[in-house]
Amino acid sequence: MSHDPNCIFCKIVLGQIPSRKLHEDDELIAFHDIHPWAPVHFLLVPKLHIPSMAQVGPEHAALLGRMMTLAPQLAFREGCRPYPEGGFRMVVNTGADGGQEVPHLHLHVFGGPRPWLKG
Ligand code: DGP
Repeated sequence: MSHDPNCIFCKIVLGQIPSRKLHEDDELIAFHDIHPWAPVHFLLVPKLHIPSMAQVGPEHAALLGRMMTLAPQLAFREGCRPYPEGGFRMVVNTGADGGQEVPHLHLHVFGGPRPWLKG
């Protein structure tokens, strides 16, 4: 598994920086965002260092599929209310124009009772 020694999320994956973890398996880790802007706000992160969605290829299809199918399970476990009156938002910021600050692919999951949702 390839890691970037200068990457903050690789350091979390390797246990070199503490995090409030809510899931871990051989490919993925999920932890609470350090600056939450919703009642539920966690990040689902591949352990493999992929800088962003701009670098994904067909070889990552299964990994991305796992992220997309695990996220709803974790969202409901973390307290997101049931669909359709509840639900959640999933966001992947990509590059500077996409508002990405940490260059290690991650899926934001936001939820909880509104009015946290602005846009
Ligand atoms: P983005 O803009 O999509 O790259 O979002 C990066 C998010 O990562 C941002 O919401 C704050 C969060 N974050 C940055 N550093 C840390 C950290 O050391 N620990 C945790 N738990 N979250 C972090």
